[in-house]
This record gives sequence, C-alpha cells and structure tokens, in this order.
Amino acid sequence: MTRPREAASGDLFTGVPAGGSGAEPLAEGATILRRFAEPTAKGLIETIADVTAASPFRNMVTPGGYTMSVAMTNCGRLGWVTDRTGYRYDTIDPTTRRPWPALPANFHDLATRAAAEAGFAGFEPDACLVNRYEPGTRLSLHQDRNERDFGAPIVSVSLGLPAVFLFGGARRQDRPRRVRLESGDVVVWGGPARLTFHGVAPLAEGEHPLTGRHRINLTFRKAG
Ligand code: MD3
Ligand code: FE
Repeated sequence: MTRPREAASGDLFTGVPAGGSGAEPLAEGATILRRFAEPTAKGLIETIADVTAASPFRNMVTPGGYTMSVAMTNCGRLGWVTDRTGYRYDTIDPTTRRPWPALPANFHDLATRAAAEAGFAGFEPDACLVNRYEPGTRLSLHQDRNERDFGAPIVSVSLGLPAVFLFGGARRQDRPRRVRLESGDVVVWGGPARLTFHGVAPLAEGEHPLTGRHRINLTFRKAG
C-alpha cells in the first residue's frame, strides 16, 4: 500500500523537507541547505588555516570607532575591510599590505554548488569574508550593501559552534526571527532577502570537535 507524501510540511519521519533536495526556504530568496558543507567541513577548516597563515584574523575598527568583537580575514580578489574612514572592499590586506590569499578551489566549488542548488547557477564569487566568533561575541543588526551588484546572492557557510542567526526585515526596526545555524549549514541569500537586516546573537559557550571554542562563518560574495 502506498501513502501520499507530505506536501508542504515535509516527511514527518525523516525530517527531510518535501522535494528531496534538502533545500528549506527561510523567506523569499533565502534558502537553508542544512548540513550541505558537512562532507567537506574538515577540508575547509584545513584550508582556513592556510588562509590565516597568510592573512591573519584581526579585530577591525568601525567608522564609529568601535573594535569589532568578531575577528575577520578574507580571501579572494577582494576583501571586506572597515576602519575609521569607512567600509569598503580592497584588493590589498591592510595588515600585511599584500594581496589577500586567492580563493581556494574547495571554497569556490562549495559556494558555486550551493548557489546553484538554491537557484543561482552561474554565481561567481570574488570575495570571501572569514568571520571567527568566540563565546560572547556577536554581530549587531546590519545590511550588506558594499557590493556593486545586489542581483548576486550571498552564500554563507557555518562551521563549528552553533549560533542564533537574527533574520530581520527591510527596516532595522523589524523584529528579527531567530534561526539556529549549525556546523555545515549553508544559507543562500538572494532576491528580495538580499538587503534584509541581519546579525548574530552572542555566541553561547561550548566546544566543537572541528573548531574548539569557535564558530567560523564564510560569506561568499560577488563584490566587484
Ligand atoms: C542575509 N555574517 O559577514 S552570515 C556578514 O554568521 C554577516 O558571520 C554573519 O552577516 C555570520 O556580513 C551572517 C549570513 C548572511 C550574510 C549576508 C546576508 C545573511 C544575510 C545578506 C543579506 C541577508
Ligand atoms: Fe552581513
């Protein structure tokens, strides 16, 4: 005897959303690919060590004079930087005064596969921001609007300790939804979701086999 598949709510027994791809719509234009990066996570962590050997993590300063609690670095042709003069993308790492490390092949492969899975075939990232959180650190609500083309999506990859992601609306005052992101989760943000306000709640204490006391987030962008 056959049983009809659950239509919208997914399969109650496996927890996999209907459709079978593992893609879970969060909002129009925003797709969660739960554990999409899990099979490649260990390799990503090793590659992050190569990237940070060339361009170390650092705590940047905002135009308002605050030192960010999240430590950052970049790879790819363009890197996101902030200092007292403003936010921008730059081909040169201001700490090393050298170009950022190239976008590693495994990073590029993961980002383009995830984008295609979410309906953005042909995504060509030229920037990867690497964020490192430790317990207590947070990212306050903001929009990502330093990129040239808002038609391109942003692909984000979570590794290590879990976080509560704050997903707001088009206006800063819109009350954010709280979405738990775990190691290996990939989110693709495009279309109407591209300019939503978002942030990360203070990281809870914990220990993860891949990253120890850290969460690492990769954000892939077409910045130039
Ligand atoms: C939703 N990073 O680096 S990634 C950032 O977890 C940033 O480190 C967070 O926000 C982190 O700018 C969140 C998820 C993300 C990235 C860009 C977005 C969500 C987004 C752009 C528009 C809407
Ligand atoms: Fe952001």
